[in-house]
Amino acid sequence: MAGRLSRRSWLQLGGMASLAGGLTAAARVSGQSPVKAAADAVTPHHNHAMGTVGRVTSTAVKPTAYLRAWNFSDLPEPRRSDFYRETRRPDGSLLREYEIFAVEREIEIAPGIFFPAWTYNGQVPGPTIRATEGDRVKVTFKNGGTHPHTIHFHGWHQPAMDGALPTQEVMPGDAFVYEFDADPFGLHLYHCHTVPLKRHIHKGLYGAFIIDPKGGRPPADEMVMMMNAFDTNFDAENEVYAVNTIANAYMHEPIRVKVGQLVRMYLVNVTEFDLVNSLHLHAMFFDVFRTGTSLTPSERTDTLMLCQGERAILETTFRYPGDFMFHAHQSEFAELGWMGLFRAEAGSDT
Ligand SMILES: [Cu+2]
Repeated sequence: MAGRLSRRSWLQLGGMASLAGGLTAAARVSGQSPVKAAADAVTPHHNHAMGTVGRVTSTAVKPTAYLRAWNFSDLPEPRRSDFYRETRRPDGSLLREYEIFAVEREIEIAPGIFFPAWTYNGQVPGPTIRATEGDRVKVTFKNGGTHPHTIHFHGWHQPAMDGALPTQEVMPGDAFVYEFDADPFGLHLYHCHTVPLKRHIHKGLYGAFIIDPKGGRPPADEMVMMMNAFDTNFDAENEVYAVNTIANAYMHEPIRVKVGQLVRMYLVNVTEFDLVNSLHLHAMFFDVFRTGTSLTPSERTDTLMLCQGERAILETTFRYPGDFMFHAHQSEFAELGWMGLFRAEAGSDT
């Protein structure tokens, strides 16, 4: 008990909405003495505020930029070409070349709560990789960390490109080139596959891997949502939950969408230590394309549950302007940071 706070007692203290505030919460999860007077002052139903107190000030993780960035589109040229290059091939498809590196970096996942992450290219999640089926994907991976790492891509490829066997570990300072055809179209992911796997993944080594069908999908406002969580005191339970790393990021900065425009969410679950995660969208329904491998939706719902590693493409259109809540339907996850808002605004043509 001394200095260690379980997830349950964390919740009883009022979670991250506690009046003690973010910095005190940081002290608790790092095992330092909590500010007892402040903690004692917080009782269940002390107030009905949800979410974090204060704002993340570090710019290491940018949830709003991450949403709609792929193939390093968030970087200005010529910096982008340091990490991503595309070359047209005789058959019309593209050779897409990526530079991905592992690096250790402290990231702020909630106000005042810093997590010692292992990252791809300094960010959590790693950069979204996006190709069209039939393209050639070539990823040069350099391990700049202090542990062995790999990149294990989901999708069809030769076993030598799988990045999963002990002999395929890339040692600190070493590099490896992963090369394969983009197949099949859908929503996949990539992650480190070095053991202990849950530790390597949970530390932040994962990213989305989108393969578009040759004919594309209907035009839409597209965004990537990675359901992730963080075990800040290394007790094999998560203390902070999020979509795209920062607790409640989209409560503070709602995701702007247009009424009447198709919205497409690429939803991936990489949460460790919990069997499932979920997304619930308020006041609306969405079409579900499981793993994105079909162009025909399999269901229409307002709540979707995904096991770890599962993903789905969700499509919907906002009918009304206003703020729409979305969050994990596990209330505990929602109260520990996995909650956000869409802000739908009437477009010029609606
Ligand atoms: Cu690793």
